[in-house]
Amino acid sequence: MKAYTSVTAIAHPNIALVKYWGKRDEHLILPMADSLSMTLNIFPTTTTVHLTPGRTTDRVLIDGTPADDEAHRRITEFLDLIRSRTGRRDRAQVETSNTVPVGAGLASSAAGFAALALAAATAYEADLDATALSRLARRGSGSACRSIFGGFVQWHAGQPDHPDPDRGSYAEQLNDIHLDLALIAVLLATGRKPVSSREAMNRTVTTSPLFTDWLATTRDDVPAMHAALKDADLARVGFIAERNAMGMHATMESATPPVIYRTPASHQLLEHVRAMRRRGEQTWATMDAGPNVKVLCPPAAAPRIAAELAAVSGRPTAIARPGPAAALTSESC
Ligand code: 2P0
Repeated sequence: MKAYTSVTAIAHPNIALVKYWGKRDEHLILPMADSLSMTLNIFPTTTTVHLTPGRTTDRVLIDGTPADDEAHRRITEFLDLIRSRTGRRDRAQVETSNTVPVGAGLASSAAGFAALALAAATAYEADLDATALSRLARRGSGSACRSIFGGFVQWHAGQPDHPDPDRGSYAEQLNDIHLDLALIAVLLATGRKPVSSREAMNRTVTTSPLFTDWLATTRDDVPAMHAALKDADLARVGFIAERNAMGMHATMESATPPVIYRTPASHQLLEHVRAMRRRGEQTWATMDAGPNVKVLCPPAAAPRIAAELAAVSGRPTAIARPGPAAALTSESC
């Protein structure tokens, strides 16, 4: 294999149709339940890992600015994991550029750690197949394991009694789905979220009285969603996705202190999506760890629906379709 000192990779965010919300292992980032997502064809992150032998620290630039302490620590620890596996000591310069605001519930960490995992594994010659790469990306940010793959993706939680729990928890592309689906992101707010998803998830697991029910519902929703996608039954896909997302928010809102990502503008838009449905539109909402609302609908109707959502909210929208797997864009010596 050729040794490269500078490697660039691109990855896209993914939005879960059945959400990941709850870890059973904070260190290995092992979820309590499977989740199922769609990788988007918009909002990519591009990351270059440039090996810098002779330097004693890693350098991290995010959108041209040195990373804050927390982001620097997470990225250095992630590189340490790869260095410990490959026996390499070289420090690196990491340059990441995002096309959406970071930390606003637009899955920037999923795209970010997927691109970083691919670029860094290649630069350090870790020689990983896509499954192993998804396990590695998971260690950076759980949902990143799903952005290694394109289209529709399931993240297997793995069995709690697996002899090597790290090996049991990986993402896999679902190849039996031919549903034509669009997702409209309504960018209600692009500021950094008040509570990180990591902290919010932990607080929900440890304090929400609804958590056990949420977990049981999610465990049922993954196979139900897979079947609905396979049947190309958009109404069932939308129904399960919206109920699952609303259940996740209700569960975190019942934590102590409550985790509240939904704003009055989110609620207004959620109600509008329900009203559109009542008048016969095929629209279903989903939300992540932030105030932004995403709307599932048939692709042919997406431009018209996006225009209505933009008019109602007074905010920009972006239309996504199923997108590609993480990929290398350049390698140089
Ligand atoms: C998801 N989210 O399934 C869920 C739904 C947000 C809401 O995965 O702690 O950044 O790094 O594993 O992956 C966001 O959580 O959390 C997330 P960590 P991550 O997409």
